[in-house]
Amino acid sequence: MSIVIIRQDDKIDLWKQALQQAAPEIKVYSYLEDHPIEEIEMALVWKHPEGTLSKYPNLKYIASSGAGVDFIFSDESTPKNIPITRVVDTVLASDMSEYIVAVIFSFLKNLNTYKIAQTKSVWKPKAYHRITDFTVGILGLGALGKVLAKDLVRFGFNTQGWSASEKSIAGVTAYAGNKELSSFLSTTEILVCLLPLTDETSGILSKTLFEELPQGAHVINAARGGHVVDTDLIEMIDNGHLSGASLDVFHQEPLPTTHPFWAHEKINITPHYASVSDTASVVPQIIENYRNMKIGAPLLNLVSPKKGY
Ligand code: NDP
Ligand code: OXD
Repeated sequence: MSIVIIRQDDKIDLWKQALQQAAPEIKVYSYLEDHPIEEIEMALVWKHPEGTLSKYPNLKYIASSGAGVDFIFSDESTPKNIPITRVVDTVLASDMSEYIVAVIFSFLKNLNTYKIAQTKSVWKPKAYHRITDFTVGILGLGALGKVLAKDLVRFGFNTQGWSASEKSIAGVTAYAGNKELSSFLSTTEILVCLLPLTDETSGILSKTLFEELPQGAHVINAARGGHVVDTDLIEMIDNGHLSGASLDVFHQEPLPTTHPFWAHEKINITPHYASVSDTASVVPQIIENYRNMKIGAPLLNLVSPKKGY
């Protein structure tokens, strides 16, 4: 019985080798090679082509090789009633935290403004900010948001967060549920989105939400492009309510070359690379789950089909 890897980027061989090295007794196939469809019990997926999962009649378990599972739930042909897991990993979380901290410091010290000025040979100092000038608010205090919150507290940022259920994190003001969202937003000057993409969170970064942020707020989205209403974001930056945005994720990836985000001087773009599953760190939990599945033991990092994350 075997594992199939299904993803459309160039990392199939990397994952295959890492799995085979860690557990030589397990057969691992790329979905692109000839493989015994009936033998496949587990699929390790990342943005798989829709419909591919339904080809395996004996599939018992689907593992996302990232933290997100939105692409699994949005594929209507995903087999129902089999467990789905995701990655929860300390390296993934610290990589994300380092990325967000870098973006925040770049915003505080106007580094993007100077990068643009450099392309025009313009020498023009601009007042910079300090850690103590801003309150950072994190949408989502899960595996990633929590680590970021703790790091920001260590740096000395006034830090707050919002989640579905109540949280208690030392030094962090925690808000929960829709009834507390407005209070959270009214004091958030740098907004970081680390929510999963679900029916409830899709389009959450809209004009209605931006209007509740203080004038001059900066928006950072490293979660999913589907959280953002793109036209609302541009409108709220152009009318001066928001000072700008830093985006790692987009509705369509790669971001189409004609998209207005590319040319916007107040929008910083990175290519969905804030934090990437590191095979060395992640493969052990994938193998452990394969073995758990074989003996009927509980799987690690299960997601809830009801909640969608
Ligand atoms: P988790 O599931 O651990 O955390 C999600 C958090 O969001 C939880 O705190 C949860 O609340 C909260 N939440 C979910 N729905 C709602 C809601 N409707 N209202 C309020 N709060 C809500 O996810 P991770 O932290 O591991 O990852 C978050 C996302 O980051 C991933 O889903 C993925 O899309 C993205 N990501 C992006 C990467 C990149 O490179 N750009 C890399 C890795 C991940 P509660 O705790 O109460 O359940
Ligand atoms: C993830 C991602 O979900 O890389 O892990 O976006």
